[in-house]
Amino acid sequence: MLFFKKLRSAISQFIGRDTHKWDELEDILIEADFGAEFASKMINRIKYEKDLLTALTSVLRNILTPLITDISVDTTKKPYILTLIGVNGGGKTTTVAKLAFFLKSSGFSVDIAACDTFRAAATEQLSAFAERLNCNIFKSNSPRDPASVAFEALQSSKSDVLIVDTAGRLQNNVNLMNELAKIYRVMKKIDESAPHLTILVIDATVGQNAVDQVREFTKFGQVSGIIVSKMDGGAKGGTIVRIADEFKLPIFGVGVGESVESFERFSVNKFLKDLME
Ligand SMILES: Nc1nc2c(ncn2[C@@H]2O[C@H](COP(=O)(O)OP(=O)(O)OP(=O)(O)O)[C@@H](O)[C@H]2O)c(=O)[nH]1
Ligand SMILES: [Mg+2]
Repeated sequence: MLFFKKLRSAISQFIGRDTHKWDELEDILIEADFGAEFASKMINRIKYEKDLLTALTSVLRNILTPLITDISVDTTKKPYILTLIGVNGGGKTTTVAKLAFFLKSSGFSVDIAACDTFRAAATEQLSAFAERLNCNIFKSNSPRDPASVAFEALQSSKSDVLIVDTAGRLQNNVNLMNELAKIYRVMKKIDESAPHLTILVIDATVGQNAVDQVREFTKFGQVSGIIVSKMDGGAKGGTIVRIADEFKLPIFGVGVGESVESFERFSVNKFLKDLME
């Protein structure tokens, strides 16, 4: 991540520590998507430390580390239901496939429910993944109420895990958020505890808007944690730390490419490595 190099060079020039330089550092943090408020909070936290770079790294590490969480499938709940939500194009469908691959590789049987019923292309995209991964897919061949696909999938799935894809929705679109609530109500008719995990997929490259997305989706009230997609795509990184600091949501993993294999645990060390190099 490029911003770290910039950050490192800015910090190494910090000899005089005059006010002007603090402003400069604040600007660099803001540019790296940390946001003004968080940048100034961080500077206040490291200001009086002797080794700024170590202090900053340690602040970031302490924010991120407690949130790194593995997806643990509860096999007493069969299927264990994961629902992926998020804005358009964030990486939900690809992440469904990545999780299916990941969980299958861990020995679980996985079914998929295609609850993005608006676009035929969405179901096709997921069907192609399901075929490659050899997973059962529940879908509808005509545009239909996504809640009915969810209902059928829950009724019929015999696998350990059911991963539910949903349509992209802007966090401020009330109708679409109501539709999501309906999918949840319908699932709960079959299993009161469903869905067992609701994962918000956040595109690492969108900057400040990602913070707003998390704020609005958490108002929906069901978010168990996040997966950060497109970490390979030139993300500046600050957004992730901000989201972690503000919402303290578990981070279930990251997407590092378009292939089904490119899901991994969030590595705080890797994230911070460039800073320390
Ligand atoms: N480089 C990279 N591209 C990704 C990653 N995850 C998803 N993409 C790409 O981002 C684009 C959108 O991904 P989708 O999975 O279709 O996103 P979505 O949230 O399902 O989109 P909608 O269904 O339209 O809301 C596709 O071209 C994906 O291949 C990732 O981790 N890295
Ligand atoms: Mg999709």
